[in-house]
Order: sequence, then C-alpha cells, then structure tokens
Amino acid sequence: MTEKSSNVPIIFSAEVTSARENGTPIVALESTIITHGMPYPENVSTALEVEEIIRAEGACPATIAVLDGVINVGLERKQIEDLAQRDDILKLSRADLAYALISGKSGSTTVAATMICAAQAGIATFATGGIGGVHRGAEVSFDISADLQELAKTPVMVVSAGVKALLDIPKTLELLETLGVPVVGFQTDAFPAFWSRESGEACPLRLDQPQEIAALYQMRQSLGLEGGMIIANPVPQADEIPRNEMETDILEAIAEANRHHVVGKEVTPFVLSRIKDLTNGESLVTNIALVKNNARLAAKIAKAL
Ligand code: PSU
Ligand code: MN
Repeated sequence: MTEKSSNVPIIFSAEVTSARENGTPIVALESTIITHGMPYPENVSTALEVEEIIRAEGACPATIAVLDGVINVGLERKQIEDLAQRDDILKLSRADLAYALISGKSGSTTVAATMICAAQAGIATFATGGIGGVHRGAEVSFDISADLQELAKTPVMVVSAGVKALLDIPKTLELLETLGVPVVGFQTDAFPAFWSRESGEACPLRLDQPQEIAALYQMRQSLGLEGGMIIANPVPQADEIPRNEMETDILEAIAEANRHHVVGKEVTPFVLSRIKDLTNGESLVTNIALVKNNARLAAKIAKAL
C-alpha cells in the first residue's frame, strides 16, 4: 500500500522507523481498547503483551494514538502506561481525528481512526478485539459505529473476533454486505460473537490460510475496489464464554445503559465495563485472550502480504 504524502502531523517510533527502513511487516494496533475498552492495569499489560506476540511472529507492532495533536505510529512503553492511566483522553473516530490534531489534544484511536492513521502510514494490517457495529435498538437510536463506513472506504484489513455480542449481529452483517465489505471467517464458517466462537450467524466468506487472505486483499486492490476487509477470528475454545451464558449479562448491561441515558461514544465503554462486572471479570479474561489471538493472526497476514 502506498503512503499518503501530506501536511499531516505524524511521527513514527524508533521501532516502527527501523521496520519501515528494513521492510519488516508492520501490524497496526488501536488505542481506544487501552483507554476506553479495558480497566487499568489490565489495559497496560494487554497492550504490551499484544506487542510482544507480534514481535515473536517476526513483525513490528505499531500502536497508534494522537498525543498532543500528533499522530503517533508506534508508542513507547511509557506512553502506553501514561495513556492507560489518564482519564482526559478523547475517543477519536473519523469525525474528530482532525479536530484533535489542530487543537493539540490527545486521543485514543478507535478502529475507524486507527484505519485512517494506518493508511496514512502505509500499513495494511490491523489487529483489534472487536470492531464496532449496529447497536441493538438502532432502528430507534440510530446508533451505528463509524467503524463500518470506514471499512467501506479505507484499505486496511482488520482482524477482529467478529463483533461484540452486545451489538445486533444480523443487522451489522447486513450493513457490511451493503457497504461492500468482505467478511472473511478464518478457518470457520460461523461468524464469531467476540466472547463466543459462534453468533448463530454464518460467515459470508471463509479462508483457511493467511496467504489466501493476503491474496484476497491484493485482488481487491487490483480490481480498484476501495475499502478494507474484516477477518473474523474466533476466540480460542479454551477461552470462550458460550453465547447463552453471556446473553443475560448483556441484556442487563444494555438495560442499565438505557436507564442511565448513556448515549453516543459512551455506550460501548459503559456496556463493556458493566458486562465485566456482571461476569465477575470473566469477560475481561476472554477479551484479553481474543485480542492476543487476533494479534498473532494479523502478524501472519502482514508477513504473507
Ligand atoms: N474492541 C475491544 N474493545 C474496545 C473496542 C474494540 O475489544 O473498546 C473499541 C474500538 O476502538 C471500536 C470502538 O472502534 O470500541 C467502537 O466504539 P463505538 O461503538 O462507539 O463506535
Ligand atoms: Mn455509537
């Protein structure tokens, strides 16, 4: 993928700079999962362990965030620790990324904003936990994550454990189809539901090898098709929480969000945090396991590209 030249304030860590010079494959990582997705200190340990997994596969991790108005591609350990403990960090998506840059603010990047920054840096592979999607009740609330539109526009592959089961998964898949986003199950026919290996929905496409995923990405580029892809990678069996076990806690967490009139960007962090408490921390353990599993696959895809 070619890099965009522009007046964008963007800097690369020493590790990412040398990977770019040496042609080492790079995997982008988001930072909203650190600031808004997981509590301290698990957010720090997970972020650092995920980076180590990518290095062990022979690729270079690039955790992305906006620090004082500058896009940072690759963070130092101290920067991750600082982000993870501050409570004044904006959650940035397509709508407000540029705002943070012109006003010198700091923000973590969601899947959508991380894709934009990765494309700026010429990085085609990105690992996260789960992308945003169509929320349950979206027919009333209109709450649909900007991640979906971004996948239709920006040529970055996102490795995700399906979408979070707190969302409306059938509607999310319908919208992705409309937007022309390939949804590829990795070694599975079932579309995963984040904490669970199955959602009850089928995966529209299936590939079993990282090389095939790289080939699909390149064929879409050859066809001139804009946009990215979702690689749906189910959480390992040993770490999964079955769907029926999760559902009661999900319904309770969503009901609490509605009772407290939680709206907009706050919805996903609020519901994730309540689900963690309602499952006595079990959902967090699974969340950490699936992010690591996605990082491992993303590194393999980046190498195959
Ligand atoms: N995956 C996780 N935890 C998270 C997120 C993803 O395991 O916290 C974040 C991602 O940054 C994603 C965002 O882009 O949640 C979606 O937020 P929203 O629903 O507000 O678009
Ligand atoms: Mn939303």
